[in-house]
Amino acid sequence: MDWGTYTTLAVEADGPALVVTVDRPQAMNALAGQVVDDLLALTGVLAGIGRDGDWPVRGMILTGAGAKAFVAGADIREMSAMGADEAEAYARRMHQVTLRLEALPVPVVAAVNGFALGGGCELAMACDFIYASANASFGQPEVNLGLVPGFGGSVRLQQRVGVGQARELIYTGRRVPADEALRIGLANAVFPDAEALMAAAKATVAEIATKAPTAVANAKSALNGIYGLDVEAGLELEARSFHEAFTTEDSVAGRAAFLAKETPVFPGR
Ligand code: CO8
Repeated sequence: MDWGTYTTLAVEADGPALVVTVDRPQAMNALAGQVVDDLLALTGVLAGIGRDGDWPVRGMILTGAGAKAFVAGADIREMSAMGADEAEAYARRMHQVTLRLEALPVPVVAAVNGFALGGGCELAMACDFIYASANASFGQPEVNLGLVPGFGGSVRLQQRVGVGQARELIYTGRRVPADEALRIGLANAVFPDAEALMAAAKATVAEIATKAPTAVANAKSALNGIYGLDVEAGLELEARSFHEAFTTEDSVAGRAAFLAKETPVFPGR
């Protein structure tokens, strides 16, 4: 698959993982308009993964270039030259990026290797789950700028850490270190340094790559779709998702391999 070339993103397949690095270390990888455009273009390309049973990668790892930051938010310099309508349009474009990440047919792991602030924290929360290095820190510091979260934080922080923690973090703009992010459920795991972080993210994608591709894609889609529904509506969506899984060649192969006591080979359809 041709991943395309981007001004602000480095994109490289490493075994079953596609490693995407936001690459503006001089500005702490802040989300300038060009980064948003690049993420929109890339996620458009990645939406084709799995088509016709072709799975060139089985997961994406999103990280930031350099030793200090994952992403330090929207680009404050660029944003400061905008009027409110332009800023809103910018935020809405970034909403599209987050929705597209959630719609990808493969899991996305945020490998947070430093500051994940404002739009950076929001980008990480649009990933399926977050791994952090010990020097990572998270926060929604928009109140320091007289602003509020604009890239989905008002929605996804409450989902990730619950209403009380989300409110405290958004009202104070406080920065949360990696160990506290782990405690409140924002990060799934913390690793001593960036190297260990990337190794762990790749190992998890490799583990996922041994599973049925259509089942993982189906589970991701169902989990996203079910979030926020009431129990009855959620169970209804789960039933439809289960039905769909049952019709796949992957499921036929998986069940047959179990009964034959063999390791399944999944066709990816
Ligand atoms: N935007 C632009 N440039 C940035 C940003 C940013 N978000 N963050 C850092 N930089 C730049 C600095 O200006 C500096 O540039 P220069 O060397 O040219 O002066 C360089 O990166 C290094 O930064 P520091 O010298 O400040 O490095 P420190 O290690 O001292 O501090 C911090 C690092 C803590 C990350 C600090 O830079 C900081 O607080 N950054 C801002 C974090 C922040 O407030 N983020 C939230 C932004 S608002 C947001 O994301 C809302 C999203 C929705 C709005 C959408 C509507 C448009």
